[in-house]
Amino acid sequence: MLRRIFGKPHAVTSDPGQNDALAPDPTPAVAKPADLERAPALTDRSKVAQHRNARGELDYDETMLPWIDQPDADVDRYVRALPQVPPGLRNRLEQWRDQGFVVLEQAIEHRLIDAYVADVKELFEHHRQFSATVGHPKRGTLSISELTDAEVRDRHLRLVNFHNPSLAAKKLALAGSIIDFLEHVFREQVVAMQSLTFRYGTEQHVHQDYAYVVSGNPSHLAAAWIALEDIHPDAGPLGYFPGSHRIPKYDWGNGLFYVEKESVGSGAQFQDHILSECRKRGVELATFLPRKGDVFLWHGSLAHGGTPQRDTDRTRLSFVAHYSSVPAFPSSPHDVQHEPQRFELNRGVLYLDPTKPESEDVFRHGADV
Ligand SMILES: O=C(O)CCC(=O)C(=O)O
Repeated sequence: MLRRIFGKPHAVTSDPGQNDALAPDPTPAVAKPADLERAPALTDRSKVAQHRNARGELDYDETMLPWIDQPDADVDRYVRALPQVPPGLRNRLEQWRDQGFVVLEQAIEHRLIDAYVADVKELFEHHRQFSATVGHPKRGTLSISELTDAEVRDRHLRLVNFHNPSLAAKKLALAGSIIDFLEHVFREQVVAMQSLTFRYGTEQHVHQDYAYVVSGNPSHLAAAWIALEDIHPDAGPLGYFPGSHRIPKYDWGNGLFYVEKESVGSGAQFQDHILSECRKRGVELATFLPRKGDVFLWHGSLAHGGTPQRDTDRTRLSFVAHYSSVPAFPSSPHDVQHEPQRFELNRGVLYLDPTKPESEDVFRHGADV
């Protein structure tokens, strides 16, 4: 079910649960030699996957880490050197360094959320007319037009990269508050790699994204969870383990990353490893109970998952995007050979889908927001 692609300048992988939903088409439209100058960090992926730290544990290459993940990260000095310090930045950076997440309260305009929810509603009401990509728990990754009415209602159905057909989703993914913060983390231009939209709780097992969502520099990874409505505790909210971005990393048998047909480990064993390391450190599960417009931003190594839905009738509308830096993720995974077409906002970037140019921005409720 899980898929990732090695030997190509990009590897975007599925996250756990039902999906190879995030995996790109492995066959680029035009086969040309890879331009390694555009993706220099990607030349030896298997070496990156096997790297060990000074304690002998599998870990990222220290020389490729964002400054804030380096052992001597000095937030105070970093902030003092800035020409202007946005309110709250120091505390947020310290929390990111020590806990692996930050919450940005009321960071997203409700008008933009309403526009996006209108796009999603339109898609579901007329699903046979649209080719938007979805991940279905039984049918895998396919166009929503191929689903029956009953399949469209599946609680574990997810929209994959709906930011391509929806302008409002592009604006959500590149919201200023998210990009501003991640620029401080990566110190590079920020790129939204992919997005997922969930209507209900995912109940996904506990995982760390870095094993599944891999760019040229795997340590350049973060994610945002945007609440599209107030989230009820019985709706299966997002659960996470504060500080778990620092636990020793799981060995899939082939190294740091899950690779279909190569990894001997499983998602369940990955979860067991995480829970056991958290227990040893007294790290306990916390849940994110946001109001509409709140954002949970997390480090690519923070352990998290979907908690059980106690009330399966309750929706839990959310938009999730994963981010990297442009040098680590320089082009669309659908066509790594060519300069991507870009959408830019708030200095952040995302790539248009070269496989479906006719579908880009067909959902336009967000045009005037
Ligand atoms: O929303 C959730 O329950 C989990 C989302 C998640 O784990 C992810 O997208 O990486």
